[in-house]
Amino acid sequence: MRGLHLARGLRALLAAALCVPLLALAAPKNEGDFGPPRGEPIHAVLTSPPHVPPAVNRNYPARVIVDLEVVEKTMQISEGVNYTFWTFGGTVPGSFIRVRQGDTVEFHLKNHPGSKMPHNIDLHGVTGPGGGAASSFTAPGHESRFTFKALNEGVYVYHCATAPVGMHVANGMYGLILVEPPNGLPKVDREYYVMQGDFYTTGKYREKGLQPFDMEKAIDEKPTYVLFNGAEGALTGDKAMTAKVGEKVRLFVGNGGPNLVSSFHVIGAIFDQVRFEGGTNVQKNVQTTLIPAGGAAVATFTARVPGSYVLVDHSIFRAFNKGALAILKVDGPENKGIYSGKELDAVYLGDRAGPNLAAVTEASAAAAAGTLTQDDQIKAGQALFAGTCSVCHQSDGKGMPGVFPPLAKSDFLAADLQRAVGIVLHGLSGKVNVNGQEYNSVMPPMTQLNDDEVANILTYVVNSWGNAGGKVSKEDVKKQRAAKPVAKAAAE
Ligand code: HEC
Ligand SMILES: [Cu+2]
Repeated sequence: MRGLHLARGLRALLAAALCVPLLALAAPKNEGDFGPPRGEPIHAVLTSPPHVPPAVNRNYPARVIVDLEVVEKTMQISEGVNYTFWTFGGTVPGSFIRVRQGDTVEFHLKNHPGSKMPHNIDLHGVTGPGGGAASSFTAPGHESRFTFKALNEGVYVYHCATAPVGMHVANGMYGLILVEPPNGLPKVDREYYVMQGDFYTTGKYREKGLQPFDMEKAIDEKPTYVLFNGAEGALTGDKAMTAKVGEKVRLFVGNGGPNLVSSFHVIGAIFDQVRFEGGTNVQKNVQTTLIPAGGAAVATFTARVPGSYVLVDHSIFRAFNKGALAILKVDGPENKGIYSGKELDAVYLGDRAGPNLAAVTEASAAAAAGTLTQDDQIKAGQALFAGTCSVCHQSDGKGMPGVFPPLAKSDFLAADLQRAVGIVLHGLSGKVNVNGQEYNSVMPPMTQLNDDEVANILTYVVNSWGNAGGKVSKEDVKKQRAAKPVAKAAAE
């Protein structure tokens, strides 16, 4: 980096002291190369998130053919929750496109015959009205084609711009195109592609089953989900991104919106550099970078100590209550000189740190099929208890003396199970006596849980740690919810 600055400085000096033709000679041949495309046309390598195509590695402008297909498909948006996404290339965000400044891009947009809607594409990296939108309008089963010259380097959002535009974007129709500078980007060890989006379903957060798009919530800008790469869990557990200690990691982070701007942050890391707004200027030593809807940033940092680094939208309810959370897992030797070393998984990851939430899906499928067993409920409840209740009542249910009452062998719980349902829904404050010990504290209402979840958690609780057993049904929860509106309880 410093060498480059020096070289530039020298060149500027030379130009000032000598004459312009000499500058042209001194400049690398491939800088600002906007001549006609050379060589055979090249087919762009497109990748699915979180992968990024390899560097262009070319020192001349070429004709680059991009083949992108729009596919409408139902995929999981959260464990046990399905959503019909509209995609560029079968994924949310769409395929990553990588070209070189000066390239002539021949864009082929196909719309799968199985699609119900027409679609098009507006690339922010295009110079020209609509960014390609008008020339790329494509009916199901058709293909359209347009060509543009990539004049400006940078990382750019592309998205569908077919009416109703907001709905097409909300359904996942966005992605990134990187226009590399003529000499490429500085070398790093890893590159990843992450894109935030807000989603609007008629059901509540994590309400199971196929969830339709909710236009009213979208207009009100009240998302049910805020996600990285189109699904809760798209980048956690087995699917977490990885790196090794000492490696330099470059994140291409986009924000598809449609509505929210992102306060993008990586817990436990400081960005050495951010190309904010996807532009050419670099900001150094950044904690959180703002990424507008329809914008992007390039953030680089070095993984110095091992552990789980959590990517979040630091508008923090979105991370913990709407899904905007991803993980970069760094392996390698500890460095106690930099960090004394205690994992943050339990603090920040909640139920996402556990094995997985598959049991929750199984229980919900069984409930829908009318075959839900107590065992299904217990398994689902166990997964949910971790990260919801265990923070206070502890994973062994023993609570903390004087602060959090026990759920294990609690006489208060055993005395009235329906009351416990109400406590989870509406919270609890004031004096309570549990196993002869008085508590006078506050339990906040667990409003984020739906009826199934409350039923499963409590069924797990009463069948664990020596409790007497029993069963809480979804209907029990429904009754308690109606008995006292949650909003009223929260306001008390
Ligand atoms: C933020 C901490 C916190 C969380 C999270 C929490 N509780 Fe509580 N819980 C408390 C406190 C504190 C009390 C006692 C309140 C008081 O003193 O009035 C309590 C009381 C209870 C009681 C009645 C007393 C007892 O020990 O039998 C039950 C039942 C209960 N919680 C269940 C749950 C369940 C189930 C969850 C998860 C869905 C949960 N709590 C989540 C803090 C919490
Ligand atoms: Cu579309």
